[in-house]
Amino acid sequence: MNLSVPRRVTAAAALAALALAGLTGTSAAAGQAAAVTPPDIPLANVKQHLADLQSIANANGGNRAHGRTGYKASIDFVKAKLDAAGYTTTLQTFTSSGATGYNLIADWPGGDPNQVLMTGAHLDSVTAGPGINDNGSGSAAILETALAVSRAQLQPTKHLRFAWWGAEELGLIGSKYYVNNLPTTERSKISGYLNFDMIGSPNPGYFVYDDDPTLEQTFKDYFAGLGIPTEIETEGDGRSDHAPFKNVGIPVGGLFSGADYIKTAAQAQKWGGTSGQAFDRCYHASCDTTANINDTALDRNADAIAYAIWSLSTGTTPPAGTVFENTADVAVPDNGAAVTSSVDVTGITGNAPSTLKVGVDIVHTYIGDLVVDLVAPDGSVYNLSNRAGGSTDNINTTYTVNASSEVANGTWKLRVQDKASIDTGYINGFKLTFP
Ligand code: DTR
Ligand code: ZN
Ligand code: ZN
Ligand code: CA
Repeated sequence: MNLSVPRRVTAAAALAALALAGLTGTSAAAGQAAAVTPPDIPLANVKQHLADLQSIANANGGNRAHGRTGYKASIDFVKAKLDAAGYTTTLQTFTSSGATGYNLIADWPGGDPNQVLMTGAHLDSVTAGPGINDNGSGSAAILETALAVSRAQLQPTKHLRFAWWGAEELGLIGSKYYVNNLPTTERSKISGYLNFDMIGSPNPGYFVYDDDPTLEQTFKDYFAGLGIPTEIETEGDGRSDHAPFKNVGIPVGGLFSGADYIKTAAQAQKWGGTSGQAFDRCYHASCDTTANINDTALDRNADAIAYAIWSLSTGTTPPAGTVFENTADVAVPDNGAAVTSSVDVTGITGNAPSTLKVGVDIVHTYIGDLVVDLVAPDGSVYNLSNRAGGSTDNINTTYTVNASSEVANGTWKLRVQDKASIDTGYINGFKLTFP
């Protein structure tokens, strides 16, 4: 399916986001804060965090549950990355079911301390398994977004705070402990809490929490820009870590890709996947491993998190970015002819940018066989990978190409040729993002 749609933020949503960021439309106009473009969150990085969490579970009895060694190892893993990235981290301890629990709170230095935008995900799994979708997916996505904030050295209007909760599976214990022990004066500084619990479900839906209207609209606008319909998340009230924040009057929002509920035929029609099957058949089961993730859903939701944090915290809305995507699978013949996936770029004035983001998603069992090129509308070739990577599986990354000598509009192709026998694969997706 060739999705070539512009990503636009509606005026109403832009004003609403400005209002939440403490700026009215007029003052924003007067202020004219520099527009800040949210980054594309590299799926490969998020998946690496999931692989690391899987390794932690494997080394600790197969799970990352509250009170078990796998949970503390997970917290230490996340904390180390944030400390290295310049965050001010705090480990909050509590006791539940006779075991010590841990919340990790990470503050990005700067921003208005009286306007805190908070983002959270529970890091614990059930005892039955490693909890990669539930909730490694949310934990890894917000971790990578926090690292993207650091890479960008973002200086948002609002203060950014991230949290990884303990003992959610026992009844939202960690997040309840945090909110209950937060002085009222501190609670009133939190302008919004964004929650991400299961955002990479293998048979995914695209659900947006229907709590705070501004937060809800921000996420809806993001997916509308991709041409992806969303549904409101109705059965989640009280079922994840946004509940304690909502109960004390803090605006909440978030995303969800589905758990044990069954995908309907109508939902399969709009989202793909399998009707009559659960969104996540491995919910709370031992098979909730790194194989239990839909890459496209995880990628889109991670990018939506970055979009929301940038939009809601910088007092501006990102300039209209444009994504052109083709997610149709294209088989790559083993040691055979080159094949292509194409997108038709329209509506972009002038030449392409020097920082054209080229998202490449190739499933293959030996990427050293592959020559991968970006072919511009005029036939110019930009090599992205040339027989590199040896026996590594899959290419799932975003390249930055200086395409400033190319006219933007026209048909761009991702060209892939497998030039060695035995291993083979297919193009899973091709995406161009114009800033
Ligand atoms: N309770 C969460 C999973 C879950 C189930 N329904 C929703 C709705 C919204 C967010 C999360 C959930 C868990 O098992 O961790
Ligand atoms: Zn769960
Ligand atoms: Zn969960
Ligand atoms: Ca091959």
